[in-house]
Amino acid sequence: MKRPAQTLLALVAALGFSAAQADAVNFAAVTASANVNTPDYAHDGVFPAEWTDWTTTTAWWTGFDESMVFEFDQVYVLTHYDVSLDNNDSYEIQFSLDGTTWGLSGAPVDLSIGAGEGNVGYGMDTFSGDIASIRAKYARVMAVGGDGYNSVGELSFNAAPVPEPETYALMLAGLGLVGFAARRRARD
Ligand SMILES: [Ca+2]
Ligand SMILES: [Ca+2]
Repeated sequence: MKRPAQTLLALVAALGFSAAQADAVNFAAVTASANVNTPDYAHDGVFPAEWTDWTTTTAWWTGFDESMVFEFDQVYVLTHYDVSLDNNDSYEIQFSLDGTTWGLSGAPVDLSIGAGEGNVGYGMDTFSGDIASIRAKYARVMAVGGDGYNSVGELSFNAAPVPEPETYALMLAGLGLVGFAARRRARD
């Protein structure tokens, strides 16, 4: 009994691993405050080339009263971000589970991306970084400093793999069979 049970467990583990590979965060809805121009460019799947003009294929606005909210299709454990921003401003990305309470890492601000951090002298720049496993269903982007001419060219996240429910069922079934085999061996 030993060998077939181990083989089955290995198979179940392999299935679980393959089912857990999808780690891109999907957006269910993206909303922008009233004075954000062409907000769809912030989630069309295209990162503008670096040095692209700040109003070309971007969501853009002036001043510091606007925000964009990205709602995910489920709760994710976020591990990485990529964002295209106008190079000479400072932005914050905050996270929420309910779309009401913002700032999930213990501070009001979850990510700060500062003007001049990148290597671009004009226009759009892409910033990337790891996130310390924040569970969230919403992300909010705001400009908090700079020249008041702000833009988001794209925002995307990666998340820790989450096994599908069917994978849990398969794993439990596999463990049950292994346990059954162990009991059979103990009886023999
Ligand atoms: Ca885009
Ligand atoms: Ca600017």
